[in-house]
Amino acid sequence: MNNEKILNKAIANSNNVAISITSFYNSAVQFQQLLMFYDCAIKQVSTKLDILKSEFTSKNKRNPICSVSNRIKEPISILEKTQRLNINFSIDNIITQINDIAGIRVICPFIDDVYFINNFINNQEDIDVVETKDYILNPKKSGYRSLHLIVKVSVCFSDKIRKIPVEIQIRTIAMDFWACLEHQIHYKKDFKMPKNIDIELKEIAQEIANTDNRMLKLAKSIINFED
Ligand code: 0O2
Repeated sequence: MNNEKILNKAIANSNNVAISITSFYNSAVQFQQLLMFYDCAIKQVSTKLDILKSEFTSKNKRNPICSVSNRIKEPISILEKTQRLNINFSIDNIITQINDIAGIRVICPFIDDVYFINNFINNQEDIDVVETKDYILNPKKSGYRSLHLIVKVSVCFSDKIRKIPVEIQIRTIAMDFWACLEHQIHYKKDFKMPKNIDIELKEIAQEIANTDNRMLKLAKSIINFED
C-alpha cells in the first residue's frame, strides 16, 4: 500500500472513531438529562410527602408516614432490565418501556395509613396513577407485601411540561422489615435458594402480616383513623 493510501485509510478510520465518540457523547448527554428528569419527579413527589408530614406535625396529629426514601435505578440494572424485556438499550426504549427508574418508598406505621397515602397520591392534580399493584390484598408468591403505584408526574421544565414515570412503593414497617431481610437473604442472585428456605420465608411473611393486622386492630380500638 502506498503512503497516500495508508494516509487516506487512517483519515477514514479516524473519522469513524470521531463519529462514534460524537454519538457516544451525545447519548451520554441525553442519558444524563434523562436522569435529571427522574430526579426532578422524585423531588416533586417527595416535597408533597414532606409537606404532608409537616402538616400533621403542626396539627399535633399522629403521622401516617414513618419515613420516605428514594433511588434512581443504577445504569447496570437498567441495562439488565432492557435485556430481560428483550429491548435495545436506547433512550427511547428506556423512557417508554421502563417505569421504575425513579423509585420512592413510603413506610407507614399501620396498614390503613398505606391506603391513606394511596388516596393522597391519587388526589394530586399533577400526578396520574397509571397502574396500581396491591400486593397487600394479593401478596406475591414469595410472600412479599406492599402497595405499588406506577404514576406519571407532570413536571414543569423551561420548554414544556413532561410526564415522568415514578414507581411509588407504600408499605408498613412490618412489611418493610420482611422485604429488607428477605432481600439480604436473596442477595446472591446466582445462588439457587433451597426450597425449604423459600417456604419458611413465606410462612414468616404470613406471621408478620397477622401481627400487622393485630396491631391495626389494637390501634383502631384507641385511635380514630378517620380523624
Ligand atoms: P429494586 O432494588 O427495588 O430496584 P419488574 O418491575 O419488571 O422487575 P414487576 O413484578 O412488574 O417486576 O414489578 P413489581 O411487582 O412492581 O416489583 C418490583 C419491585 O418490588 C422490586 O424492584 C422490589 O423492590 C420489590 N419486590 C418485588 N418482589 C419482591 C420480593 O419478593 N422481595 C423483595 N424483597 N422485594 C420485592 P427491583 O427492581 O427488583 O429491585
